[in-house]
Amino acid sequence: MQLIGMLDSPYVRRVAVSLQLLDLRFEHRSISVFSTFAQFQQINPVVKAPSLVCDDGEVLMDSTLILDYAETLAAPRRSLMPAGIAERQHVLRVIGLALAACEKSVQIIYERSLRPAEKQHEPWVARVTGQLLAAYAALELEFRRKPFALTRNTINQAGVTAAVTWYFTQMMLPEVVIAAAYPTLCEFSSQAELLPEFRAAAHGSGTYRHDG
Ligand SMILES: N[C@@H](CCC(=O)N[C@@H](CS)C(=O)NCC(=O)O)C(=O)O
Repeated sequence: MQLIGMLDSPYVRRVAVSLQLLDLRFEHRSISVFSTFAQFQQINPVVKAPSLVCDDGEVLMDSTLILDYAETLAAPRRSLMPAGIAERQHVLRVIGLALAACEKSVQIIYERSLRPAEKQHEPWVARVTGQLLAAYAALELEFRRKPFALTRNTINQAGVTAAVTWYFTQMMLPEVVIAAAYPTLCEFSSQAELLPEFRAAAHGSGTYRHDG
């Protein structure tokens, strides 16, 4: 299968890291939804990153749906989602917060980079910034209250998504989300970025390659 999209997208990166942790082989094509729109369109006319081209050619999109498919492929050998209801509920809450932080970060970046300065709408940016900070405040509390495991064999989807999202926001909007206010997330992210699966799919324009 092929993962389409650039690793500067947190949605693409959470899939690239997760596929490795699930021991699923994939080819990564670092194609941009902006600079190579037409090429992306040939693969998925909707031009959403990530897209996943399955082995039979069917194209999936949306990171959470792709991860649902990947979990099914990896079962029962590996999973990043706990089966027990209490643990799963908590993991789903944390993933939800991280995805909200991701979405609000992307909205601010698009507002800044895609709209001409005179068309940017400050009340909208203020609203989204408030939502972004609320999501990170709640995430920081959750990580303090109940730390997540952080090895290749114990990290779960909440850990992957929160770590990828935090790193992305810090790369793109460090002046909006001040790292010092979120020490637990900072520490978790710096440890996660040391894992081989995070290093092999580093944030940026590079391409993940399976070695071996
Ligand atoms: N909910 C989607 C969000 C994906 C998303 O918005 N990806 C961005 C790249 S970071 C994208 O495709 N942008 C192009 C567009 O929406 O036109 C997911 O989880 O995959």
